[in-house]
Amino acid sequence: MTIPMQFSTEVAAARAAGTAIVALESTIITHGMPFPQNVETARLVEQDVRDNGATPATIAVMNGVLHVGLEAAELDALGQAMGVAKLSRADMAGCIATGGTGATTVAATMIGAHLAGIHVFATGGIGGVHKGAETSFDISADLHELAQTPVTVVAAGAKAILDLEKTFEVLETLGVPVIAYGQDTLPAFWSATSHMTAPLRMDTAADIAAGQVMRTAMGLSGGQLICNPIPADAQIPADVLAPVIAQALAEADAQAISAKAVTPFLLGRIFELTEGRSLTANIALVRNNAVLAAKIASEMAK
Ligand code: PSU
Ligand code: MN
Repeated sequence: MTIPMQFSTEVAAARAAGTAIVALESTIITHGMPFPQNVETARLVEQDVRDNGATPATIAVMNGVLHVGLEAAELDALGQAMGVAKLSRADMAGCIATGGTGATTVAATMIGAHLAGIHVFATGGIGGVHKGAETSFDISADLHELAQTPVTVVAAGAKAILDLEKTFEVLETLGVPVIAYGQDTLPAFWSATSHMTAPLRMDTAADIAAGQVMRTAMGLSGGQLICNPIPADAQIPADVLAPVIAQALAEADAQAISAKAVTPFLLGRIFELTEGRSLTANIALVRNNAVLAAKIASEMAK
């Protein structure tokens, strides 16, 4: 049984040449940002990857085909499509098998990247343990994926809507290396730093690449989570965000938002409550992650 997989023109060329490729996710386009900023950001992020010596491969399922790299028109269409599924490990295969269309989360993008032989992936922030998980049990499948699929994920930490302490505890339990880039503390998505000391720190793309290669050589499953701080001039201080996050969480609770809808609801409300400031920061951090991911992928391709 073969998997219906379609490479974009530029990804096919990079594969043939053996040059660096960086995977990018599509849920951030369909569920994480409003139109038209979602498509504009996706284009900018792809160009950031190219400007830093690698080829972007935005991953999505379209009409039952696993796309690794989207042509410009496909990206435009996905960014405006309504009712696109949000795919994770549980539902990706079914979507492909039944000819469906869906955007890939961090977990599903890691699966797609691995199938395509891509080892590095840039996103905004991973999913994790939600606040109140002790009763809701809402823990993102992204965490288990990091434990089993050998792809290095560059993110600005876990999204600050989450219970960050619990998220990093789970990652430690699962044996996922959590590596802060260039600083001793963990970043907190919209904020460059936090009170949490990072379990590991690396300062160069070459070290990060070597870490993933060694993991695989040792037969250790899984990837690495690189926590890359948002550029200082783009961040929103944690004390400014705290009441906004609290309000969004209270509203989600009052409206009984659950399962896959939680993260998109919270991001959408925080966008409204900060009058777009959260989106500006989100765009800056994703672009920053794309730059680092391109450098890591270039080191791995050497
Ligand atoms: N990063 C962002 N915005 C997003 C996401 C990540 O800056 O919207 C998406 C990713 O696809 C991630 C998902 O996998 O949110 C997590 O969703 P959940 O909490 O339902 O697992
Ligand atoms: Mn969830």
